[in-house]
Amino acid sequence: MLHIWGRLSSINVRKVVWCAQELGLSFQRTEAGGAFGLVNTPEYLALNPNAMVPVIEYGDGQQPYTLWESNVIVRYLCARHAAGTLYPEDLQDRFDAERWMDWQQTTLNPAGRDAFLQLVRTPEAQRQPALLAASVAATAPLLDLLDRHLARQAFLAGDAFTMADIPVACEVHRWLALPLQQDADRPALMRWWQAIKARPGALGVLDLIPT
Ligand SMILES: N[C@@H](CCC(=O)N[C@@H](CS)C(=O)NCC(=O)O)C(=O)O
Repeated sequence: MLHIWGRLSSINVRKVVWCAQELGLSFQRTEAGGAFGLVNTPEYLALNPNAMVPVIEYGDGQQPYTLWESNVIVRYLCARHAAGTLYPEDLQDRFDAERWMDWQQTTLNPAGRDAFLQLVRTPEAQRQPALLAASVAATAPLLDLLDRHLARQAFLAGDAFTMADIPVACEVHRWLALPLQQDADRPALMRWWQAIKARPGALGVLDLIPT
């Protein structure tokens, strides 16, 4: 049995839920983090000393396997259940996918985070326009880069959907939902996004309005 801890308003939880659905795994999810709290209880801290979501517990018996860090969870689930497809077997193909996952965590997410926090999580009167502007300015060239990349191939790591598409699409999902003028012409990115969004595994995740 797979148990996922975390609230769906977290982008990092959404990655894991979508991944589990994509793999056809049955799972239970317990709300945790944000308004749901729980993450600072001793029981939760024993699962994740960072007091963050998501966490998975996987397996039966007294000592299920526990894992935190969203992209690592996605890698693990794909390696276990989709070796050769979502988790590429060929080493170079696999690390091509790995690269995009790290890029989401280390580059795309830090660039776009302030725009999300300002526009969605900060009351209008307290917003800092400079933070918003800097975040938009940092994200636009990254989306352009994605558009150029996706003009050459159907998915991030080649012709087929892999684990790499999950974290990056969760980020694009959050970005496209922002009340910003999204007027840049990025046809390849949008073609990829529409294909990703239509995947049955993404239902209940990529159709959510990020809050
Ligand atoms: N690098 C971690 C980051 C996890 C993270 O930042 N989680 C946030 C939600 S997106 C969190 O737990 N915040 C505290 C809370 O929700 O109470 C991962 O990818 O899993």
